[in-house]
Amino acid sequence: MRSQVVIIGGGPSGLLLGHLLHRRGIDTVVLERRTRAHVLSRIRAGILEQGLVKLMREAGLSARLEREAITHDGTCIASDGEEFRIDFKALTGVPVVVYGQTEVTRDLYDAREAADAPIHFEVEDVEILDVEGTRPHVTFRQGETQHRIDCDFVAGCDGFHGVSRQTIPVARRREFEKVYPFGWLGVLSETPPIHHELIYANSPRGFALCSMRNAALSRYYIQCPLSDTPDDWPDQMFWGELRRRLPAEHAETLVIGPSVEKSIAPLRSFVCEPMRWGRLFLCGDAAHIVPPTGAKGLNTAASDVHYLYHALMEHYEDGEDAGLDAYSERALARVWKAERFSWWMTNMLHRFPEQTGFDLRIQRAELAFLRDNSDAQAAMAQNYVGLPY
Ligand code: RFL
Ligand code: PHB
Repeated sequence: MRSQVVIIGGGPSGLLLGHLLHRRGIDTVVLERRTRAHVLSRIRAGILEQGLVKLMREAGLSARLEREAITHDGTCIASDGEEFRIDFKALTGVPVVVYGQTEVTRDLYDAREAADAPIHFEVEDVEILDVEGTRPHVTFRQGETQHRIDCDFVAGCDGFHGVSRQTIPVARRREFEKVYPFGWLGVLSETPPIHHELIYANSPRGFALCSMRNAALSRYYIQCPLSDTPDDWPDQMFWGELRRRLPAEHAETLVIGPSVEKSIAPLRSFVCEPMRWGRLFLCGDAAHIVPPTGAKGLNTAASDVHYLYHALMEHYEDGEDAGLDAYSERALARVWKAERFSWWMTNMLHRFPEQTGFDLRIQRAELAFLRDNSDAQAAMAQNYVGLPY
């Protein structure tokens, strides 16, 4: 087999890159370790920046998104029983939209299928070979059969646990990591959202987030110990704890119902440098992870896709490699800003096990400054709606 670009990973990064390239006549093969149903069962991001909306439009895939996405002009921040609002629209002129990662991924799978573009599910033992040499290729196994695909480039879009990053020799990559001492317990429930905008809450009992997917589907999160499992949190206990972390006027209006999904995610900040090794280019979670507090993971994956898509297009259409050469530096410059913002949001809103009285007063001052200072609000809003690319 031969393909111009082999894409490892059929998550949102891999599928979006694949579809954008397909539309420019650049052929791709996508290799995915799991089944389509499994990928679509993972409940992840909910907030899209305009940059990702624009990319979906560029890919010709924004019709359902434009019909179903909910526009959010601001968000609420609650602390110590009080709350204030950050008005994205007034501060930046730009809103964010609520449209689940599951829906983005479904639109991308449907498009790939309609285009009849190759995608192999349940692949195993993927190896990326000779990306530094003259005959880059990828080998993998599907069932009993061993395959080889020769290619020009490999896009490593296989998430944090993938093989792509590991292909870069240890001596040639630097990894920067911060692991937070708590996780997020997430619950999806077929109930109307508590509020028309998101509520991020810092409470003495820990962080809570009220989000949504649509008018009849809510997504809630609470900070929990890393040692907890979803079985430790029967629905009634979850709703009780969520209520206790929200300002009273919201807690009273919370509509509860059975959870349709419940999972715990650890929180981590992580960056791998560089994001390029020879003809291998890393994209999305394969190269970097943010704690979900700033809603930046999927959106940062999208900016990587944008840079790599344009660089590959310039290579194939203009014979120009400046974009490929600048890819890692360009992508990392934006990634680090998203890392900083997510780290800042996480620190401001969570309770840490070792937090001293001093730390708590600093956190309270940070929140009060944000509540009272329009420049601080503008900086927060610019980061939340997404820095330009
Ligand atoms: P993914 O989605 O992990 O996809 C990688 C794919 O690669 C496959 N794979 C392999 N395939 C072949 N061979 C191998 N060896 C392979 N190893 C792995 C995997 O099966 C998978 O299908 O990475 P991608 O495409 O880079 O997308 C990144 C996003 O998924 C991620 O950043 C976001 O979900 C993060 N995130 C959020 N991001 C936002 O922008 N806004 C949000 O509101 C937001 N909320 C969240 C989040 C992530 C969360 N969790 C669970 C970590 C909320 C949560 C709770
Ligand atoms: C979500 O809806 O899943 C969501 C929203 C905002 C975040 C994280 C997750 O910061």
